[in-house]
Amino acid sequence: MLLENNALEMRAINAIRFLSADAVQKAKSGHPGTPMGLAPLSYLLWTKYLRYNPANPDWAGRDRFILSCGHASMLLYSLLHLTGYDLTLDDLRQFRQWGSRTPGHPEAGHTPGVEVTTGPLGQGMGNAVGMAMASRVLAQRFNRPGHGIVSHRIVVMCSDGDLMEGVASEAASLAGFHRLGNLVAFYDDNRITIEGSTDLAFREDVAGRFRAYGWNVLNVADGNTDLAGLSAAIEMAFAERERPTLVIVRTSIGFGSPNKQDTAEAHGAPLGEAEVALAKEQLGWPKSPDFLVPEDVLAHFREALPRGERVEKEWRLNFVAYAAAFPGLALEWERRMWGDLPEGWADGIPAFSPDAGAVATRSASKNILNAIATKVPELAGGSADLAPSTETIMKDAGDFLPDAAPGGRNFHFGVREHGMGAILNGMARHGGVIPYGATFFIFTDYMRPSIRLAALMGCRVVYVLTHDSVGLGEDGPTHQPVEHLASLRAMPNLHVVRPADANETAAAWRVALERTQGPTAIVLTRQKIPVLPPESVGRDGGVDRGAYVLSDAEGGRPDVLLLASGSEVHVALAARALLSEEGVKARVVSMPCWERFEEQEAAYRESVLPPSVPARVSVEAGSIFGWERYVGDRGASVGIDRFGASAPGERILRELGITPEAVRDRAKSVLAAIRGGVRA
Ligand SMILES: Cc1ncc(C[n+]2csc(CCOP(=O)(O)OP(=O)(O)O)c2C)c(N)n1
Ligand SMILES: [Mg+2]
Repeated sequence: MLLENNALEMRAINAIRFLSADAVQKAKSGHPGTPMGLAPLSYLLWTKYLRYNPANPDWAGRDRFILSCGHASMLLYSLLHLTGYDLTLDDLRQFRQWGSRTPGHPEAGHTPGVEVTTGPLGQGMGNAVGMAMASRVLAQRFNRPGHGIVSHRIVVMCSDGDLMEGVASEAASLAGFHRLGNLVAFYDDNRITIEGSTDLAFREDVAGRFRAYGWNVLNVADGNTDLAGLSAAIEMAFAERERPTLVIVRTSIGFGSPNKQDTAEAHGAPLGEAEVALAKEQLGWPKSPDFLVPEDVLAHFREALPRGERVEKEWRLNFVAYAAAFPGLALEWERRMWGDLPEGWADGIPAFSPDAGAVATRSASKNILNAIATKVPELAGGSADLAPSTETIMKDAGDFLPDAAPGGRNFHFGVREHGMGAILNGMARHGGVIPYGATFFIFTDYMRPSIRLAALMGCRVVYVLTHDSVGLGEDGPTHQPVEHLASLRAMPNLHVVRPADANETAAAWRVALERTQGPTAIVLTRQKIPVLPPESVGRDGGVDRGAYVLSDAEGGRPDVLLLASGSEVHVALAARALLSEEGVKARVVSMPCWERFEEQEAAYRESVLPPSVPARVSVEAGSIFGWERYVGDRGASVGIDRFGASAPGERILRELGITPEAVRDRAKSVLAAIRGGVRA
């Protein structure tokens, strides 16, 4: 199967293959085979079809390219280097090394030109669907006849593993439903995964499945050598605007490697120096030097630079004409693309009066969301079929549906939490929209992998998570979160905000939207809880700072600190009153967001939790795991370290000991122990 090595195209393709194989070899780690199989398709896409500007990776009109099979990262790094992004050959030589710009899997925000962080299979497919949805929302808002400023495509490459994962199926199903014609997926049908042939576990009719989802499906029988066939398929896929397209490309993993091609051995380990040499020989590539990029090949790839400059300039000229015709929209576009919120965006957020009676924080959230939605047109989101319960409909914002009037911003994700999570990340990384997604707190279990990637990528995503404790009541332990607060608090760069009332909920939304560098989970009650006076939930030193003194000890230094979040802040307040009857002075600290509190300077933290007061009791209707950080060695935690039960919420809370009396008693025993010199 010796290929003509004098054809520039074949040599360019081989340059991708061997840059990738050499980098993996040098790192003694990585995945050489997939880049070798995907090199021809990638070459065509990146030299002839994709619209991008290597000199300006952030140009808003670019096509988005996602490598969902992120293990093949060297493919992307090779392409970025070859086409002229700010990624040098030395960067490629540092593949997978400490501090390098070419880590093991593509990381957004770390390497120029990488759109999303991929690696957990299936997520990239979901991200691509999210980007295609964001792009459509923007097209509906901004495009005007003769001014198609939003016309880019979302192109994703995926592997067998991507298509085995449920998250990709969820997202693909929704993409088909929405007829996302701006989305093209290339499936690397190499029939190899880590354990061997896909015959071990995956024999389904992928084409039939995607057709059933409503996709346009194309096939390329020989993705290794048939450049004409690949080009024809790409052109057909790009011509389709009514449906998403899946192009199934039959390739050989490790193409060119005489002993490892079409085997799992080419997947996740260096080929070995001898085998790399044999592959080079087979494909007519010089054995040395390694990392070879012949000048004419580089020049050929680098045509991407003037081409990119040209397409971006064309787009900018269009945009100038657009701005002249629609100045207001043009300003909004620029603002949204920068990620700035509109002037006065938070002005309409209501303050809640204690006199109006108890309010579930999920219901307060509905009013707050609706106030924000009228001022923040980039807010777009919805629920995984729980909008009536999570109270997350934006009343006047319309539905995002294939047959509805354009411009709708309420999404209906269907019962697809994981797909929703991945889609939200794609929307956030696309830019121009601020996405939110809602479900019951318990079902974060179904979307945690995507939440983690949102945190890792620093995505501005808001999660609205209701039914936050056993207090939800009769649905029972399958629906009652216990360990979820602890578990999400353990995740770096995720802000978990559990407001204590309607006014803290307003502040929670405010800080969530203002946060540009990562996701925020707003954790809300199903049950009604009292409203705190707005002035005691002040913005400065309030939710913004993560924790604050809500109700201080009367007359001087507190004997004991009562720490709580969410609905249990009211339990702590009641316990404070009980303690006061017995002459014990208690301070109640509301702690809606540990992460924000940890970001405060020591002086503030110590003013809230004075080191001189070791008597501390936390109360939260969830696992006590983690509270020892704040209650210390001599304090105690009132919480729930078992699964819940089915009964009215108040009864469960009482049965499980989340009561003012229990907190009072723990506080007294903590104090007694400290005074007596023993542990509580
Ligand atoms: C969610 C998830 N599970 C497991 C893995 C580990 N893993 C990496 S690649 C891979 C499968 C490789 O097969 P395929 O997706 O067909 O990729 P190819 O080897 O063909 O490039 C697995 C299981 C992963 N990256 N993500
Ligand atoms: Mg495979």
